Amino acid sequence: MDPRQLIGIVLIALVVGLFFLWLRFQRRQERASESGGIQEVTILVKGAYDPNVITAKAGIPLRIHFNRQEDTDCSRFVTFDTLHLRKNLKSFSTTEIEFTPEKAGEYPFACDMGMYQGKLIVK
Ligand SMILES: [Cu+2]
Repeated sequence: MDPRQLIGIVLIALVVGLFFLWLRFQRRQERASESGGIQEVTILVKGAYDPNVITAKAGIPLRIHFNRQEDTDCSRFVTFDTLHLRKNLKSFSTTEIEFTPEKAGEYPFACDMGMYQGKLIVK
């Protein structure tokens, strides 16, 4: 094979690989939808939190549905450190966390090892 051809193939593979890596770590933001005095949002837990940035309003109850579609040790627990909230997420099912964010601010959440990271932004 022509070495230039090989270099071309390697470069294309590298670009495609980097693109998927970039997709994987993209921050995806979603606003909790409000209806009947409650805000709700669903987060898919599979390799990461998706979306990993959620926004909600202060003073209105917020229900986060964690839809965990995997069985790795990593994502078994989700912890909102600054809110003193910690919850066991069952595999292949949805676990709800409900609380009322009282103050505007940013509240990070993560798995036990910190590999999965997300952020709740309260406005
Ligand atoms: Cu983890």
